[in-house]
Amino acid sequence: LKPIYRDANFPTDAQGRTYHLGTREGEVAPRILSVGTVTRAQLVATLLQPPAPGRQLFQRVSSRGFHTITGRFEGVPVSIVSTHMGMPNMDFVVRENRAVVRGQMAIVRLGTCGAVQHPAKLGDLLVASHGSIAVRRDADYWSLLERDEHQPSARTANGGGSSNGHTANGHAANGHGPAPAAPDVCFVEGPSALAGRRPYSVSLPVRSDPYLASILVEAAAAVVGPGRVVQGLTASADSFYSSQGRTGPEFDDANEGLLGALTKAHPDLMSLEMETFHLMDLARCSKGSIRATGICVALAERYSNEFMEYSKLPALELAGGTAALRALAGVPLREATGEELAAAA
Ligand code: R1P
Repeated sequence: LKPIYRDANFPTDAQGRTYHLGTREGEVAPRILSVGTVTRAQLVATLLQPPAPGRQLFQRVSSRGFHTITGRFEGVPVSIVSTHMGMPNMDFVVRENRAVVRGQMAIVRLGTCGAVQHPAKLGDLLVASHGSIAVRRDADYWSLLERDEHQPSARTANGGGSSNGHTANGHAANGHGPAPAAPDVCFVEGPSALAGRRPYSVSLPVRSDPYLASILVEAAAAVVGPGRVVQGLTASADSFYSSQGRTGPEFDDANEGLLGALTKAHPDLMSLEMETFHLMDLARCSKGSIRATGICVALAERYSNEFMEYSKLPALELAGGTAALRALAGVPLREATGEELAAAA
């Protein structure tokens, strides 16, 4: 039977199920572990007990492939949700879960990431207690570059000195020439159409919930040892490739100096991934109704170009999952206010 949705502003079906996650009130706990993959959700769910004695874990797979598993961890109701990848998917997970849970919520993201500098190294658990920045590719940079190429007079008249915005900055016209030292060298000086534009925008940091992060660090250290836990800032990028500074010949990404510039601007930057910023941003805008932080397994080292042996990942997902569930179970949450209950009725 095809569901019938009502309310184009926030679609739910006749049973109150959300449009993309397909869950409704009563199926999701206020404490949520958001993981990137279905296999990680199922693996970490082996740590859960059923919601009530004699019952199975609650499981729902939506038509869009979001998996929700609800049970108990150390007696406390928790849900694990597979979030897939990227900030738009995190948006569905946070907003649609917020819509079916009453009272304050806590959300921890357990992901994988690339370690960008020491002391973060392969296999470490990196806790984003310093918050997150976002790194986004700004397509207008290339649009303005095209516009400049069609208006050469604008540049020469203004002393731009080059027929191409890239070459003006030592970045070859084909996009694969000498690497600039930092994104600033991709910044085109002068009053051409590109003036003031950079190929990547880097946001201000958004903070993590300090208490949730502190109990997560403690729990992670208890599981893997303090020497394997690093605290710092994470960067969530809108691409696995361009805005994470991965280079290749197929595209003009103007990103050769990006990693260097990020670590220079943020000495506490430890990881690159794709979702934490949006989780923390929505928590910040949730009018105090969501507490959030993130932890990730360093699966790659960008500074050494090493990638972890994949067979080692499940044990680390279980270690990170144990720590995250312990923090979720331990964080105090306030009950729904009368106003919230009335709004939900
Ligand atoms: C990219 O390969 C994906 O892996 C990382 C990134 O954030 C992105 O989602 O996290 P997950 O392993 O949680 O998906």
